[in-house]
Amino acid sequence: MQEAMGPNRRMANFAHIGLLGVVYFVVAKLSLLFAIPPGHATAVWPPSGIALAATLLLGSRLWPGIWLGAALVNYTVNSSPTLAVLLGTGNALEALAGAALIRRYVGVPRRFERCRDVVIFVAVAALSCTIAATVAVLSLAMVGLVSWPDILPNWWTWWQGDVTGIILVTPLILSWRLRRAAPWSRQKKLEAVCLGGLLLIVTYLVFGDATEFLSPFPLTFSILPFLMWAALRFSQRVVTTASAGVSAIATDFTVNGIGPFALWSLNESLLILLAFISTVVITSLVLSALRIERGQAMDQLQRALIELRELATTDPLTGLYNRRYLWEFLRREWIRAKRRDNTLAVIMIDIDHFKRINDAHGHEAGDFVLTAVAGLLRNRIRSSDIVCRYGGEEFALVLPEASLESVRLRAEDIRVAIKGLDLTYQDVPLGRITASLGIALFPEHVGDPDALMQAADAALYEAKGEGRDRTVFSASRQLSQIPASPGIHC
Ligand code: GH3
Ligand code: MG
Ligand code: MG
Repeated sequence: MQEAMGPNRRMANFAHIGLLGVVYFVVAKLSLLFAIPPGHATAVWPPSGIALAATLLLGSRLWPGIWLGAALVNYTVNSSPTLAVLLGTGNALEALAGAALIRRYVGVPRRFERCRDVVIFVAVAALSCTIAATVAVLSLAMVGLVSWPDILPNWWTWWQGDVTGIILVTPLILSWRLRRAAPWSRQKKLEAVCLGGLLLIVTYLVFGDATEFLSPFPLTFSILPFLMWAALRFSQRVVTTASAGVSAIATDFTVNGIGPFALWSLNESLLILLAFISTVVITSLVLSALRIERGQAMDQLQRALIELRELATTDPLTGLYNRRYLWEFLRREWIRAKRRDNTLAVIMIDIDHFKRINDAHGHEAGDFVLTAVAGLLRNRIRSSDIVCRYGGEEFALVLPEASLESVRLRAEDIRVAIKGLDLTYQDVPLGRITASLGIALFPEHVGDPDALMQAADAALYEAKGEGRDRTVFSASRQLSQIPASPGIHC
């Protein structure tokens, strides 16, 4: 159901309609300067592009503005109210149909980000312009302004003028409605000035008076490298502006009988001009869309790589690092510790009788305990340490630059904290859990990462053998360095 419009919105709507009507009228009057005798159709009809862009940006409710502007301008040309009304209707219908098709098949494009958007846009332009051309030529024929045998060439001229107007002007307006991503650096501004200057010179050389000297060499292809430059180095705004500039200059010279396209009859010239403008605009837009697509693909790839790396190094249940990362980190830290003459400690932690939790309360409750212990460990490490889920209900901490005494204190703190966990899963108390811990230290106990892990593992199993819920240092340590403490076994 359509929402009722408030008085302010209604005023704004009228203002938009009025403004669109005025803009359409003024641009149409200027476009008629390019009219082909006897003045019924023009080489390029930019008002069609304005009408479509306005309908896309501001909504279909603006159609009276298009209708009004088109009817008025036609009235000033033909001074027949009926004909003016008919031609205005054709132009309004063309914009409404074009906007509806683009909304349906492309979305509301503020820019043409995909190559397929560009192709669909061109197809929609070609299709929707048949409406205005058909309405116009039939109306002109009915009032006798166009003789029936001349219908086809007139239809063609009208259609191609509207298509060119849309292909040229709609992307230009849509791209200028976009906010500029970032201000240009001085170098970028200089590059833009170079591009603009060179493109102007080349376009004048190709289409302007100089063609006499260059004849018989058709040099129109030399425009393309500059458009590629614009598309690959600048935003779509620059691309649409560059192609609109080139097309405007080409049209001006061709309609005035100058340049490489002015060699045939007017209709043939217009056909070549349409082909040229379409090639210029479509090539630039497609290249620009390719660049945007490539940028988006690179971003996606980057994100996927980060995710993949995270997946490859993270345990999915607890979010802790996994065993693979532990080894990577341990080897790296071991090299660093060796080089700087530092210590490196490993604490292995295994939950006691974990199987009983699974058996008594189910696997999910077991997972819940693992996650709770992981959270506890995560809160007890320094930024230089890492905690990993080594596998099953085993965790490992790697602590660079840790003294024997500090490792002992931290291991004990962990053991006591795990014992203090009072976990309830789905309103069922899980009972007290305990853990056994094994510690090994480089270089006190062993000399390399593999031996360090093995030593910590051996210490852990010693703790299990001695009755669990205790911390054991690797057997190869120097006994005199360990102060006695309850829960610590040497
Ligand atoms: P101990 O005191 O000797 O360590 O006994 P325990 O029962 O903890 O050790 P055991 O190795 O016999 O059992 C470990 C159990 O952990 C077996 C396995 O089913 C369970 N387990 C391993 N991975 C997971 C997991 O991801 N989730 C759950 N819920 N259980 C797991
Ligand atoms: Mg266990
Ligand atoms: Mg185990």
